[in-house]
Amino acid sequence: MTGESSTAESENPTASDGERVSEREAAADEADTRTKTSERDAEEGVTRRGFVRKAAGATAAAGAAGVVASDDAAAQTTTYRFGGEVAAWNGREPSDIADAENPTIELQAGQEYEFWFENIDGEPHNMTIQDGNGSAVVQSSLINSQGGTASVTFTATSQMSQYICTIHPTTMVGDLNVTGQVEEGGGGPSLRVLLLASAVLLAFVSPLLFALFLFSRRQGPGGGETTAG
Ligand SMILES: [Cu+2]
Repeated sequence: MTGESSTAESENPTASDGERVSEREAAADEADTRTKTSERDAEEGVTRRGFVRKAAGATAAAGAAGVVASDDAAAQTTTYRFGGEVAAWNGREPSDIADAENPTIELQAGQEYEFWFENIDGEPHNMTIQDGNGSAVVQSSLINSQGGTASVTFTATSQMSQYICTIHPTTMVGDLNVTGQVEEGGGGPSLRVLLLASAVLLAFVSPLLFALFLFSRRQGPGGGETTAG
């Protein structure tokens, strides 16, 4: 019964859980797809929403900068570690969550995170990232044995709202507070970013244009046609 490795790594969960491994892989694949999709959506958002034609070049540049920034952020993975027991998720690392029960975790959208846990009490637990509707976005394998570990790795999006053990959803649940650049398709927030970028750009460009206009008027006769006379 207890035969199998209790200290299995995330890659190698307890052997009894063949199904769950494939479940987990499916979840991982899904998460992967989701990530790629949202990246693509973000790019499409940038190219499609060049609604301010005058500032098209500028908005494109601003959008590109945003994408680059999020790529940078995704390059490093931040790991959170928990002890899992029926009573709660016990924070371990980093130090600011040490010994906290179901601590609220601050995440940056677009950044990659790993949520790792060790089974403390031998009851079955999993680590699930769920959205505001209670749907799983990413889910680890189920760890049944004390000392067993598993983790999920994901790129944070604003849709993520909680980390939870779906076996003990009333006690093992903590909030995710996702801030920063939003990557999920939609376009609502990215539209806001583009608007802001356009406004800033126009603020810079319009005085210049005005100055040019004044300047060309002053030069008058040499330059353009004379309108009056
Ligand atoms: Cu649990």
